[in-house]
Amino acid sequence: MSDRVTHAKSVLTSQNIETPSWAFGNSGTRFKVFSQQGVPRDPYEKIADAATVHRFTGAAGSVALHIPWDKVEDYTRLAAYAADHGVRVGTINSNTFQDDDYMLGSVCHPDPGIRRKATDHLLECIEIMEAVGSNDLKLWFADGTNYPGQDSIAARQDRLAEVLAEVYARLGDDQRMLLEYKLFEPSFYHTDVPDWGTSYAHCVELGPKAQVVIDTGHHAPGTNIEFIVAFLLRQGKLGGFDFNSRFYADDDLMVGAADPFQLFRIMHELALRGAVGTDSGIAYMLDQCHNIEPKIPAVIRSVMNAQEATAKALLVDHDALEAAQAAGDVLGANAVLMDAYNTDVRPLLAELREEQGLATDPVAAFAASGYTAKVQAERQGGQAAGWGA
Ligand code: PSV
Ligand code: MN
Repeated sequence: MSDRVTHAKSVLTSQNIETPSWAFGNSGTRFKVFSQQGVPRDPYEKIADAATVHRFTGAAGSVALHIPWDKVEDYTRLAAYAADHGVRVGTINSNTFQDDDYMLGSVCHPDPGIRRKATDHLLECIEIMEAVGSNDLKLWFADGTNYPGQDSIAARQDRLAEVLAEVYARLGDDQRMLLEYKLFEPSFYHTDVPDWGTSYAHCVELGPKAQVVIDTGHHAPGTNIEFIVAFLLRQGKLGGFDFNSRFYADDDLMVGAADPFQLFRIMHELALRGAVGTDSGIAYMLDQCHNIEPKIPAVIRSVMNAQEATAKALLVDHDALEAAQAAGDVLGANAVLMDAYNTDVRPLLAELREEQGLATDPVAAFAASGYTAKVQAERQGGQAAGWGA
């Protein structure tokens, strides 16, 4: 076995792809939510589904929660339940976008009372992090305006900076704040954190515990996301990813489905800097919704897509690439990259799974497990969890 393959296998063994609790609930577009049978009815059942993904992939050992969608009475109990099921609670995602009070924004709202309410929610998320043993607070703000002149763009930046500073001051030594950005939606004229530059500038102002999170669906078409990755990595400001794929805007489809080559290019920048395994300090998360496909196999497939892109990136011959680049060999350098991308890594991953005591085909193994029929029978009555429930 070549050194590169051995290295790839060892890095892949330590790779963790965090699954989002909300991927297991019902979701849809603003036109229709199609309900599925056996969908979790509470955060415990969502964690059970996330643990099932981990059981079949061995690569999804943490689950992200979204507050208040995953609000429970006793967070210590929830964390213990996760541990009993072989997973841990990962990122805590805040939600300052689903309350009537937030119509004109949350942390950037012109009314200090609404800003206080949003800030208190973020502080509550830090308390939850403490209770579940999570290190990462993920912030995404739906704030922005719909019409020119609606509010002062500059004043909103001041309000944002002020709230972020208060929340930052409350972070523990091992805790981080991951600031997401999004070009547009739900605001259509301007967004208060529209791009990585804005997120980066706020994170620099805040300090080392603030880092940028890249949601792969949050850019203008054609944006070179791997450039953003390379830049932020170099600055020590890349905190994590919300992986998903998009054809048009924020489609939240399975990562690697729309553009596996882009996912490979992103993973290549990370592999170049040895930033793939769990010790990289980068949170690799999925942020997806499975509206028309069965949810658990879709999440399993997404984890496998991420593993495939990672394996290909780890197979890039860095020495040959550097030599070609230094020699100004444009086609040679490109060929080194394409050779890795065009490698069928499925046998390598099947072998790795076998070595880990897993089934070589996680999707087939899940289908044969009877889990779907079991939860469909068990999860009768109650209210199926949904985006926003
Ligand atoms: C916003 O579009 C976003 O990407 C944020 O991460 C939210 O928390 C998440 O989607 C909700 O699905
Ligand atoms: Mn996201």
